[in-house]
Amino acid sequence: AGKKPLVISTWREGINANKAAWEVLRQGGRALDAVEKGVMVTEDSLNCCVGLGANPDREGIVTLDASIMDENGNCGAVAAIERIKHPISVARRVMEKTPHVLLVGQGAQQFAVAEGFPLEEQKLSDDAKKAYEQWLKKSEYKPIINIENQGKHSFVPVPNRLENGDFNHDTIGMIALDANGNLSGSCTTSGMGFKMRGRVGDSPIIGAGLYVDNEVGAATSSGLGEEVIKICGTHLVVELMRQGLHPEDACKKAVERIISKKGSKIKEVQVGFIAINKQGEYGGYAIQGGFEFAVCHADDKNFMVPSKFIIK
Ligand code: SD4
Repeated sequence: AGKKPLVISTWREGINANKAAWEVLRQGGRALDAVEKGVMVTEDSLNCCVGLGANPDREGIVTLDASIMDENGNCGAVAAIERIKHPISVARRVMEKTPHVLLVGQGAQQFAVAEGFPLEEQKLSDDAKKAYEQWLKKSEYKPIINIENQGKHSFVPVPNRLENGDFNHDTIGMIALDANGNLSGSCTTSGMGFKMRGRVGDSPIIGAGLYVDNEVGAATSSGLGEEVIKICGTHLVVELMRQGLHPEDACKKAVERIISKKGSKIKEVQVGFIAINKQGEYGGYAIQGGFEFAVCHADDKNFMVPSKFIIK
């Protein structure tokens, strides 16, 4: 049976983010407020992989992408924004205060500043600086597969960095169903570490990294954004739920779509989708092992779920 209210989010950092979202949901608040408040926790945490503490692009500059979507089909996003701590809140302002959906780069920053968001220092966190210096030695651009728990499905908390100092994932996507039965979603990221300057992933692209249809359900993604964009991933997941698929099966089908397009090169790629439907059922699926998501539907029920995956 489905749960309501319900919030789910990608990766282990999702537990803390869910807590903040749950505070909104348990009081009967709006899913939109829940998914904004939730991922702001992750944007704030310097020890994580999202927000200004995250890994920079090849030129050593942190650029952030975020999107948000509400129960009325309104959406807003920012891409490649710099020196702004809470891109998710800027995305929400784009949605609520402009006639546009997506602002990028300098224009996004200018809008944020005009809206009163502080311009933070241009500076790498200590961890990111170390990781960047390490990366510069070889300057290889090779997106690493997101691995959490090394593919083992344990529930023991693990550090969210790899041994070489790389972050193992850089995104949080969150989707929620509130007490009134309304759906919303958010997604925020530093993108792939050491990406080309100007590179934008799936997270700020509506229908790729995030999609919400209040009649049906909501979905978000993590992993190699290019592959998600190519199949309009989260839009696909929502459309599959519209046809009656359970969220988990819808995520699985979308993953299979990527695999069938990618052929033998799939071994290098990780993508995970998570989804909820209007009935409060949820699920996730990934290409490879190691993906997991956090589910919260009661004060004492906020837990990790290891995602099923295709490639063993
Ligand atoms: C991107 N999907 O920019 C994001 C990266 C990610 O865990 O999810 N990392 O392609």
